[in-house]
Amino acid sequence: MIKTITTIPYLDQQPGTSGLRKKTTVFQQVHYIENFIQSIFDSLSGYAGQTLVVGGDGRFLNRSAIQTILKIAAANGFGRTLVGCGGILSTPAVSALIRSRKAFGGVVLSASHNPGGPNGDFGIKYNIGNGGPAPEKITEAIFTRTRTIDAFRIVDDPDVDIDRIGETSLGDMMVEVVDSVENYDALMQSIFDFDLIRAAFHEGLTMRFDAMSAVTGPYAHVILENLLGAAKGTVINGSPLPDFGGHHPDPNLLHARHLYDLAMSDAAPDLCAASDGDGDRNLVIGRGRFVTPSDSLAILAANAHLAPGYKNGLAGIARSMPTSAAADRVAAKLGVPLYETPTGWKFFGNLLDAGLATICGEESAGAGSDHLREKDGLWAILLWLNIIAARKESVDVIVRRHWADYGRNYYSRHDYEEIDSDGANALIAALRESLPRLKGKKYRAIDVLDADDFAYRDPVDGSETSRQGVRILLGDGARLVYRLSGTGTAGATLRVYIERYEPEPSRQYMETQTALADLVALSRELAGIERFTGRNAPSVIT
Ligand code: VG1
Ligand code: CO
Repeated sequence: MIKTITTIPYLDQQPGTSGLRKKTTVFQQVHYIENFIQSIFDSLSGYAGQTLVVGGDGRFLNRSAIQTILKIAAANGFGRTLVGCGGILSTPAVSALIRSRKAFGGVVLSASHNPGGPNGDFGIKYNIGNGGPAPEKITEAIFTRTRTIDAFRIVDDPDVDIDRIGETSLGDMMVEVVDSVENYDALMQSIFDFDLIRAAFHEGLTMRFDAMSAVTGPYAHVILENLLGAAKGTVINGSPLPDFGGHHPDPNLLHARHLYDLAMSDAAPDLCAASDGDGDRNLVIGRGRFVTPSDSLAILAANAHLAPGYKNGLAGIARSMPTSAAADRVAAKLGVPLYETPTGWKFFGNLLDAGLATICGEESAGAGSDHLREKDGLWAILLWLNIIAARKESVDVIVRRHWADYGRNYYSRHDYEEIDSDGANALIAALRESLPRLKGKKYRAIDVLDADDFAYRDPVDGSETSRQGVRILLGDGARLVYRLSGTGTAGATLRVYIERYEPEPSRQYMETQTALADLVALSRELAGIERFTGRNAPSVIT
């Protein structure tokens, strides 16, 4: 039986964000999830009888939210839902399933790299039929709907068993519980040379993969240990836990410090890697060599042809604006276009759909390709493995040769987290206001060549997106970028991206913060960071 429950709207999704990401306790309010899911469905049309994919990263609320979504989907006329067994699907696996099963769309339950559990964060994101995050016109429609929704429809049926693979009917809809990994691992096998990687492991290649008690554990066990023959124990923290074991599932140098320390120790394996809560980010550290995500994107693009899936080369490379220009040099050498997009994977979708770009990436540890419409943590790690196996060289040698060939982009991101929102907005406003005066000035012997607030015109559909971050272009390929995070759940986070180009091999081996020290000082001075935020140092440096 379908019930219609009248309700009052109280959602406050930020316009412009691709989903809803908030404290778990906010989602626990009565009918909060119901309101948002119904708002999503109310903003879509043409899904009657169609398929919806539903899954999440296993964090607290994942299982109960799935039951709610299934019942609302059934009441709204979907024909079928595909659910990962136990409710588990990584973000890339949802994207893969939507595509391979030609689903109408999908709902991803995750707050990505934010902590989970009753005191952590939860999130809901809608993906469209190409497998990627909903574009702005849909997220805006959902946002508008959340302001006026006054009822949701739900079937009044018992919960579905989501721990058993197979089909169950729910109202007029079929629920199909699928293996969480099966479809995804087949896709990976179609892209990479599994025989070559298996042989490398057989010949002694060693690896440590930290799933951070989040969603990638089951995927990594199957792919790395079972299919590729990496030694048992390669995958650590391999079971998804509702609170990620109390850890912060962000594979950065703060939260995955133990991996960095291992990679720098005498006991280092050839490759240390990790992924985040929902499996779309990647961390790659070779023995004695950390790879910045910006360098990783450039190196993956330069060597992608070594994997069967990219043997015909790349159509183009796309990177988010704050990502370093290392990939630009690779694109120039390959003679393919380089697209610079605003932050967030949704901007890559049109480029990938139109066949303009093959590989995309962001400085925040996300990389992916036209195989999906999300960034993909294990994909990036498998491409690294394929390249290591094909070149028979260490990560360190591959990175150093890359710098020798292309030059090195010293790069770092300084995050000022949980600062006062008013101060953060005032800082950005003051920076914007100062832009016309900056051009042509000289600070500490550094020339300001240009300064603007990044605006993007989508080359496929012509849509415009403005105010995407303040860019200050300096002499000798140096650059400062400032933007406010759109994914935090407490206060504001100011991100400052600092970059400098070094073509001379003998000067490519400085410690990153030392190499960037002048620019870091300039980044604080130019924006008056201490004056506006009260902070004289960032909370996280990556
Ligand atoms: C951050 C990253 C951005 C990434 C986004 C989602 O956004 O900087 O590059 O696309 O997270 O990543 P922000 O607005 O906080 O800077 V995830 O792993 O949530 O899907
Ligand atoms: Co993520």
